[in-house]
Amino acid sequence: MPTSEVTSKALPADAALMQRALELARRSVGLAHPNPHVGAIVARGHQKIGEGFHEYDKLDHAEIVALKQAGEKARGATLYVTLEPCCTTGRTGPCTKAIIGAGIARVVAAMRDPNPAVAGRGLAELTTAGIEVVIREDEHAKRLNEDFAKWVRTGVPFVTLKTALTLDGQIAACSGHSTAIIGDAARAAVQRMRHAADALVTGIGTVLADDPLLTDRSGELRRRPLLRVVLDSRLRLPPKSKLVKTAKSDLLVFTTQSPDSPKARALAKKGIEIARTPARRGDVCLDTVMKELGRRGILNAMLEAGATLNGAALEADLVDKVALFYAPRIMGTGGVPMARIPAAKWFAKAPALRNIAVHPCLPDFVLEGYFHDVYGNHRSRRKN
Ligand code: AOF
Ligand code: ZN
Repeated sequence: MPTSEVTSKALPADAALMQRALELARRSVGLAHPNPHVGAIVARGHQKIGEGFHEYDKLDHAEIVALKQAGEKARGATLYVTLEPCCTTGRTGPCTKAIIGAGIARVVAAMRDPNPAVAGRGLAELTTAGIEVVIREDEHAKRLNEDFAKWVRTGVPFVTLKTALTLDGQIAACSGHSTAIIGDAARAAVQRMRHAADALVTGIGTVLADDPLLTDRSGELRRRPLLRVVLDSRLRLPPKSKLVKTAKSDLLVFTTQSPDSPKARALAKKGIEIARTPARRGDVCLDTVMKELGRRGILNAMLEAGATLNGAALEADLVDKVALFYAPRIMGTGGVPMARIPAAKWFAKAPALRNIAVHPCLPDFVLEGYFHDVYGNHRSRRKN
């Protein structure tokens, strides 16, 4: 995606150095949660004199790592940072003070901080101190922190619906049986998505049909365990399922049943956490699930479910983004659709995806698109 400049004060070194800062920011995927991914560089012209990224909470922010490396040489230099510097005291002190104290002359930032506690105040503080501030809006930087933006502004996770399907939109040949649809490259891409997620959410139907593990097998380092979440209104989760057998305080089951029920107690004994939600048409309440995940600091939840839960999540307008991995094959009639929603009721008002991108994942391809703009003043279709 192209980088758009909203200022005339660009210098020749800006593009390449911001690109490098973004590469640094990406190193914290799987680590920084619940903080954003941020990279920073201190430079004079094209010459880098300090660089770094924010690893995770309580450690130095990216700007501080880069400033410490630059030392006295930071005086009069430019700071490139992928997110507006903070002006607040949270788990660490305000970066704006450190930047002003170090004598930085110019700050180039790739995006404003969506955190309402900062939201432009960091940049304003720098300008007031006489520092030249340039906003170089970068779509890649915004995408890297779209989950943080949603969570910090709303308290609920950014939800990506991921599924693998045939060209005619089917996820399995018949219900109750999983079908291998996508190839190795697409599977590896799914693992990278799992690595960037904080929770994977599935429904009991998928557990009964596929017996999935729902783990991060990217091979990359992650700081916190990936939370595995099952929506199971009647607690049908089999004790012999792979999920139950591998549970290590990382399995959370939402149900409408009482935590005192024999099934709930049997699962709890195996170290599985059971959370009750009100019943919505007999199913778990998806709004309650999302609020609870947000409360637990889940920024990024990936829905890896079947037709029923996909349909319910779309209908409830909970999906921010989709990642549809298409195999270039046609299944034919009688398969399982990606979302079970009565078309006659739904299609006329079904929202269109925006900002669509299609990438090859040979022999397959992935289509990504958004239902919500987590940075804009997008209004949900729901009235709440
Ligand atoms: C980061 N890393 O490099 C920048 C952040 O609790 P604190 O002190 O770590 O502050 C977290 C907030 O700081 C975060 O919500 C974001 O708004 C801002 N900027 N955060 O974790 C960084 N620059
Ligand atoms: Zn900071």
